[in-house]
Amino acid sequence: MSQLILSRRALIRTGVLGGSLLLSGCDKLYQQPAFRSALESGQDLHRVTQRALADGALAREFRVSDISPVFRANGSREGAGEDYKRHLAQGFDSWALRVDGLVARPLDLPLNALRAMPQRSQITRHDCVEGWSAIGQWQGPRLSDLLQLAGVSPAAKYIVFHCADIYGGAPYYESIDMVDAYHPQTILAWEMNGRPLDEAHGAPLRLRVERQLGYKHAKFVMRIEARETLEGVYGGNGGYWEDRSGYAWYAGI
Ligand SMILES: Nc1nc2c(c(=O)[nH]1)N[C@H]1C(S)=C(S)[C@@H](COP(=O)(O)O)O[C@H]1N2
Ligand SMILES: [Mo]
Repeated sequence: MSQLILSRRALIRTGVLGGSLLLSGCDKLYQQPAFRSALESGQDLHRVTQRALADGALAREFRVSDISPVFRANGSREGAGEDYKRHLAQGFDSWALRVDGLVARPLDLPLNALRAMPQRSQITRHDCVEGWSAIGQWQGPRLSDLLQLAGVSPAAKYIVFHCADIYGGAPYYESIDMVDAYHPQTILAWEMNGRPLDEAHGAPLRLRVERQLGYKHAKFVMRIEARETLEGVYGGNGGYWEDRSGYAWYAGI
């Protein structure tokens, strides 16, 4: 499977398949709302083409015996602010995830509600742009289920994740488009390797967006916001590192 994807990517790079996909009008893909919204959001052709081909492709999943004995914590290892510290001390008993923006029903979802939703568990490899990887097991509800619950608007083109930590003096945040938001392996994990997330790995909730690099996997997620544009959100480039270091907004692996 991954070989197939690699060879497809190689083809895209040469422009062969990228061109024919669009010229031949790939009807099935085009009918998919996620693909259409990706196109309509005016993103560059290369990314959209790559996304269309990868759409539906799953990141590789591993076995329990593959789980790394040590999974390094990177970036922020703690949440910031009195509210966060209080919730941490209380085991996030009265904490709730905020879901708002372009939704019909803004929600405040306590951890219990997130745990009571249908769960997905996956053992995947995390790849950090700094050059390390680790395999871990993640569990939580699908982002798509949360968005459905909130009644996300068809006008929404991005999902923004607001985090509780401050890194280098600024709040961390990230964003993804609807293709990744609806992907079956995109979950909000409250459990890691069979235990509730610890603080260093982003308690109480973090994003897993398995087909992208580590920095997209927002930890300490407090609020999920559906938006039509990333303009006006912090630096406007869709993520903490995207604003600072020019990291790619779409960090496909
Ligand atoms: N809120 C927040 N999320 C974050 C970061 C961060 O500093 N703050 N670092 C990112 C980076 S670069 C990586 S590699 C992973 C690290 O996740 P881990 O600490 O569980 O290894 O989290 C990502 N998500
Ligand atoms: Mo990273």
